[in-house]
Amino acid sequence: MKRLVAVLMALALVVVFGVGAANAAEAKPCPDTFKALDKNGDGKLALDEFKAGGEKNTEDAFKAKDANKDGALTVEEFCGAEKK
Ligand SMILES: [Ca+2]
Ligand SMILES: [Ca+2]
Repeated sequence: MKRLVAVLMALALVVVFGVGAANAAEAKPCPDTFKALDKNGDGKLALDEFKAGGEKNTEDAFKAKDANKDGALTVEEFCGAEKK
């Protein structure tokens, strides 16, 4: 019985965070999305912070964005700022 409650609570958390992250990603400009995902406020997204942003934020997507391969995304890497 306790296990069922735990499963239901986990599902509820996934739904709440999943919907919230999806809405944030669509409604806000990219730097705001970056700040929302940067839970510890260090100005970089770690892999776990990135993956919390939605189901499209896979480890492969993270590696593709991490241009300098330091294991963290800057706002430029995350938002794909084009500097020419
Ligand atoms: Ca961070
Ligand atoms: Ca990086």
